[in-house]
Amino acid sequence: MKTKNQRNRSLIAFFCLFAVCCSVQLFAENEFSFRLAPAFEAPMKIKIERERENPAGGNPIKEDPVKVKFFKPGMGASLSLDWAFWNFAKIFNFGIKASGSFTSLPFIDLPDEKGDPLTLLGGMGGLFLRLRPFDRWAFGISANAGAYQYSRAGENATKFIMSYSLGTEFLISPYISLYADGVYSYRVFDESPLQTIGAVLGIRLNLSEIMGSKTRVQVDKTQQFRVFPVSWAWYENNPVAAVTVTNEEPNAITDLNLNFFMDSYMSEPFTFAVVPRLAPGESIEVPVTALFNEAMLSLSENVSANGVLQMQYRSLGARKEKNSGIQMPIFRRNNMSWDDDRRAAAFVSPRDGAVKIFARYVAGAVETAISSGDLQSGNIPSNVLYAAALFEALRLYRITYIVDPSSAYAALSDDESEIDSLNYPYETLYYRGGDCDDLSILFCSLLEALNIQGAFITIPGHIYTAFEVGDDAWQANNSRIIEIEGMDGIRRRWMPLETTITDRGFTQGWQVGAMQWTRAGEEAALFPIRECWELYPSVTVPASGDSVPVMPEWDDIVRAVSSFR
Ligand SMILES: [Ca+2]
Repeated sequence: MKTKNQRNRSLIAFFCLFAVCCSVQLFAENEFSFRLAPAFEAPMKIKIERERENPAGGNPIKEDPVKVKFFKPGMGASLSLDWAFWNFAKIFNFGIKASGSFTSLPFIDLPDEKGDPLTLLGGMGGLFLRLRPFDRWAFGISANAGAYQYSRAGENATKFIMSYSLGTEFLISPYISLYADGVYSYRVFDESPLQTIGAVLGIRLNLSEIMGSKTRVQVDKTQQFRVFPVSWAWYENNPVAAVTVTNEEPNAITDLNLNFFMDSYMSEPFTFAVVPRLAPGESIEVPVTALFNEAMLSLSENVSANGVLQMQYRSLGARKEKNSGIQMPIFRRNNMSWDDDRRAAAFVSPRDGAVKIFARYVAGAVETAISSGDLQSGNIPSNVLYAAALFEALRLYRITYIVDPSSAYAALSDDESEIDSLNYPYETLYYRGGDCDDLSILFCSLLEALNIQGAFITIPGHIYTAFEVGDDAWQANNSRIIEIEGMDGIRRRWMPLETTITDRGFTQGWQVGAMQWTRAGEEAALFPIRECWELYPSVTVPASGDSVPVMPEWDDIVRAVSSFR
């Protein structure tokens, strides 16, 4: 059983908790402001009861009361502290205020009396309601009551005062407004009340904004797209995410600048949207683009990176800024999706360290053999000769075709949502093998390292390569040479090469490549690497030259190429 005392205590505790909860709710929209204004006050006539002597003696006779003015209009000042704690329907503010005022009303000089002015000093508490239907215009009413002290010619007294005001306000900025009020005051005075009407014209300082300017723009991530480091440059024009931006300021905001920054992978904040104007309460959805840098290529594992959304805007002309954190998953550098086959060209890198070593070594073997007379190239174009040497060198290097079931092109290339893992050229050399996409990437990299144009050929379920022959006369009517006009309008001749069968030699590679092209018909496509790079620039992974491939003998390469005629 609880004693009465305990019950009371828990009741008090409950009310305290309740009060805290209420005030949190209440204080959410807190706004304090200070008003200061010179005030003008004009007294209304004061009703005077009159009586005159009764000629017949006895009680004096009452006459009709007259209204007279004892005081002239005067000047003073008023100040107040407003606390708006309730905001409703977005445009109404309700609150309480404490105000003080001072007024001096000159006495109307009478012929026989030189009067002292009447000094009025008041303090009131009140309620106010403010309506703000426009960005810069507001209207308000208030009712106040309190006490005032009047003094005149050494005589003073404290009495009751109440007043009503009606006014308008022009917001110059979130911090300062001009306001004008019409005021009616009622003061208990001598025998009759002293009523005045007045006007104030002053400034209101929004203390809450001045002390700590609030930003009221809400940003929420609504969509997250896949971010692949290998396509880092692509995201400058293609979104990584989408956000909705909502203006929660009571007025329209302008010049909204939205920046995205991820300091690990970006050199500087990137402005992805500029919104000229957003009405109060209005929301817009904007795609987030980002200018990443090559630091992203160090990501050998998937990460969830921290970014910042920076917002800058103007509210009633004043600049405001807000930053909010944004989480973004980023895939590892080997990941890619086949929503666009051309994306794989980003992995093709003539600057890859291991590729440069491999290609230059093979080119050196060919050049030396030609100049020493060991290799007669005949009429074979040099592109073909070098491509054959690269192909044979890969065979001698014992590169093999390995299908990784988790990364099979045939299975993954059909499904745009699947994430595939591709190897950079140096990785394929290091592992001495790869599947069709890995081998195509490696071979095109080797070609481009020798400045020979490479291409991907895609047929259903498979990807392989081609290279530019570079000689219009050679094998002029050979159906195994593909002639295609590029995006630059130039017709080029391409020799297809099946890169997964290096073990069967260059001639076979060409034959199989050509046969597959013919068979696939309309379904075959050829993508010159340099055209793909326009969309998906080539990337080079740091440390790609760290492990030097063990190269086959020059003589073996030259001998293999000699057999091709
Ligand atoms: Ca693969």
